[in-house]
Amino acid sequence: MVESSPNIFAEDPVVLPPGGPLYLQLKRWIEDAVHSGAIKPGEALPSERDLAIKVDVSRVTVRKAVQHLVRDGVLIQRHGSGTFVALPHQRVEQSLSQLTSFTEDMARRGMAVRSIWLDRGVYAPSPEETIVLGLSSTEGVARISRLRLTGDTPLAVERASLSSRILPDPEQVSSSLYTHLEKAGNRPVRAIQRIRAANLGEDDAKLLDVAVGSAGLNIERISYLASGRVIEFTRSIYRGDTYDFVAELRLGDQPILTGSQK
Ligand code: 16G
Repeated sequence: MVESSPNIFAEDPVVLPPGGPLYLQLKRWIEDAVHSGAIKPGEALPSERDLAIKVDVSRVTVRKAVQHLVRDGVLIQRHGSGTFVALPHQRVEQSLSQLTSFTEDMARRGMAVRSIWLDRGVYAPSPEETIVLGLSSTEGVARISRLRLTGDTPLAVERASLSSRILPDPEQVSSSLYTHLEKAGNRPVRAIQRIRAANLGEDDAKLLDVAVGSAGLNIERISYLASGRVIEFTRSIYRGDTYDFVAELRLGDQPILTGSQK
């Protein structure tokens, strides 16, 4: 069970560190409490209303401070159950049976997601991209490469390739590729994903903020439209210490062999 109402919020009066706008003072106060261990990972924060009364600030100020702390990965918000202190390097579980996007996976966990763009543009395709995406001789390839993070923790480097007919202007992808594709009626409905263990090379290790040679997961996703056309060819490197891929296994149609039939 999650502990709630940490003692620090019962202390009277709450004195915010001076300097700057009120929401930043409150943000710093919560940050200090997390770093000093006065509020522990997994503990719930009082509601926005209670916190506003306790600290004697408006609810808008509380909301703004909390939003910034969620963005920084200090707090997480779970829809319907409240705001909690994030667990350090919380591992993320991704189902292997649902075709979801990175943004959706994180939103379901109440984790704020952001991306740092490494590259986006239209290029001449590589032979591999031409074959996998089934490009004609006149099609270019739209590449979008991003470092994907939750708060300050980098989780993955994703390098997606799509036909330039599907994505003529990669600059138009703002935060979620799948949301962008969905708007154009091009959201993939099926994908094949291949996962391999990998030791991170210098460039990826630097981006993912881990030592060179650390364990990672090399993932290739080829996604299809309902028509059967390949829409996305994405190669990703996930940090091995933060991501779990979880598959649900069911007994198939094969008859179970009993002792004498084995
Ligand atoms: C996931 C997919 C990736 C896809 C991305 C879209 C894996 C291994 N990869 O990260 O292929 O491009 O989601 O996410 O799951 P977005 O809509 O948040 O940009």
